Amino acid sequence: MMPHEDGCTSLDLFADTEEDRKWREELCTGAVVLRRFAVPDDSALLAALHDVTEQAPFRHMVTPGGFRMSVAMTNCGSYGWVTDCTGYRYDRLDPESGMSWPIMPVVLLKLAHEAAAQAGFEGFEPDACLINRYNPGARLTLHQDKNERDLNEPIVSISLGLPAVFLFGGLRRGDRSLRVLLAHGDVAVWGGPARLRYHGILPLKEGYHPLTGGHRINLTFRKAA
Ligand code: MD3
Ligand code: FE
Repeated sequence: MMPHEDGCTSLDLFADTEEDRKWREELCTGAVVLRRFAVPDDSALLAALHDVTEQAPFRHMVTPGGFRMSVAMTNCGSYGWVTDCTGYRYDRLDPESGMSWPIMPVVLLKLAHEAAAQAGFEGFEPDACLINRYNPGARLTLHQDKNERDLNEPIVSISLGLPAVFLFGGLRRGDRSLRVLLAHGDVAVWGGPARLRYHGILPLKEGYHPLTGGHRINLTFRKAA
């Protein structure tokens, strides 16, 4: 029961719903999932995302091997992750527009900073945020993230919209991987010994989420330079 301003007491129908329960899961040393950590800010995050994608629309990049990625991507911050037939890199400019990437919205930066601190990485100041959009069927094959200059810096990820099965492998491509469901509002921090583990996303299942409709969006905050 919630005491009300007028002195009356009323049932709070929205207390303790599945959506606002938060908990923490440690997958291994260095990898922590903060379940539902971003839920209270989800509308603000999506509004900020909308601002970014108006300036730098989602696009399907091409891998160095010549394949069009099923995941659509864009970036914000001082650096953006890009791939084309020449390779992967971080670039200050959006190759589509020739302009700088949109500024990282404060609401995104603040959430990434707080999540990193919760996982023991105080003072995380990302300069790049890669934004991935998955439509049904889109996937990310097992890979390592190692284009960043300082691999002692963690990566923070925020999942929004439809849930996805995340594959968390080992330090070698052939190592067995753990399957972890990443759902709306889940924030994960990947650092220390987890930083170079192989990981990927299984093909997204069809569905509907009230905030993102038919897709999943993932944001990864990095210190690129
Ligand atoms: C574990 N994105 O953009 S987020 C990527 O859901 C990427 O879109 C996935 O992998 C996605 O590179 C996974 C979770 C994640 C991100 C980075 C990691 C897990 C990680 C770096 C090292 C280890
Ligand atoms: Fe990755």
